[in-house]
Amino acid sequence: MAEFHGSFGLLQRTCVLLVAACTIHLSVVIVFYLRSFDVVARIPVPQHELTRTPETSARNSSAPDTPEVDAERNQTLQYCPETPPRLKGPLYVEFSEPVKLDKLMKDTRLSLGGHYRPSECVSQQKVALIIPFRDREMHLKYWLFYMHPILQRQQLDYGVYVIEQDGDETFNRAKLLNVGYVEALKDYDYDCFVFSDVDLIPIDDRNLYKCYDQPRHLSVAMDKFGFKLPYNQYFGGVSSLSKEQYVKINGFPNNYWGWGGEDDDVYNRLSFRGMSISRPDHNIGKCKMIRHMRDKLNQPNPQRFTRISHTRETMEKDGINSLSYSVVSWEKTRLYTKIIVDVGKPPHI
Ligand code: BGN
Repeated sequence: MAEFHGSFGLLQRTCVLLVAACTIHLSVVIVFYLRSFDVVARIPVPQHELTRTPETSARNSSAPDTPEVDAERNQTLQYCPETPPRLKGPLYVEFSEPVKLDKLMKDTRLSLGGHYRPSECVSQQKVALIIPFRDREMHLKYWLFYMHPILQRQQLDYGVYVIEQDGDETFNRAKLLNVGYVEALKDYDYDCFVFSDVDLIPIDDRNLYKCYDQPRHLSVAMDKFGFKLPYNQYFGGVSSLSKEQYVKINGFPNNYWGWGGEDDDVYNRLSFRGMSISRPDHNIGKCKMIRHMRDKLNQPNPQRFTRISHTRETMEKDGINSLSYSVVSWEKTRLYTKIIVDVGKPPHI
């Protein structure tokens, strides 16, 4: 009997030891399993793996990376330098031959909507490029062909938004720019906005398409004006404003229908809010315009002279706070986001 008790005790102890060993083993396996997830989450995701391949997509189906991935990336990478290292300086830009976009379309560093950010560093600014548009497909092709490589060399975290005016009412450039500002912000957390005409290309990539302490005029020496500034207050063509600067002037005016004056109104707004214009050096600020006939639906606005003389009174109630429009369509293509909008019509019609 004592012998039986002895061997039963031994069996019991062996079983307890076995169960304990199994529990320890299982715990170790679980810990390692969980840690393996943690490690995967910590590996920075290469840029090409974040890019998407479909040709087009409806709104927001290719939302930018999650904040977690962004935070991890920002921890592992340094900020990009003030002066991007791969700039070329003066560039060859020519509009006599048609251009092909095949190479750009295959650029896996670009994600849907023409969004890019450098893989080697974290950009200092998130820049939305806003292009007011109607019926200028060929110009847009040149713009994309020349601008994507330039913006990439400038190491910007950028997205391209083409804001097309629907219908055949008189063109309203400044209102389209306001729409671009609002719509781009729905898409990504931009802090800088570059407003560019579709027919203007810089011919020196040291002209950085980003924001500065003061609002910036970028197209300072256009071939059309003999590579000179047409007048000191000129703010047309290509300009950049930070979110803060843009909000400070209540955005752009909505009531300039047809050609001219809206850029002068913006200039007035900036100076009434105590800001001055910064500009690149004359040589660096050179750019070329694609020649074209004046659009039938963008004839000179006869009201522009009166309007620009009243900016001080009108800027408070006319701008981003009074903007109304409706989106007709919103589509992300490989090289840009295209937003077709109904901006209404001039009040007197
Ligand atoms: C100015 C236009 C600008 C235009 C430049 C360059 C006006 C307002 C009345 C004086 N301003 O004359 O809108 O960008 O020419 O073309 O017409």
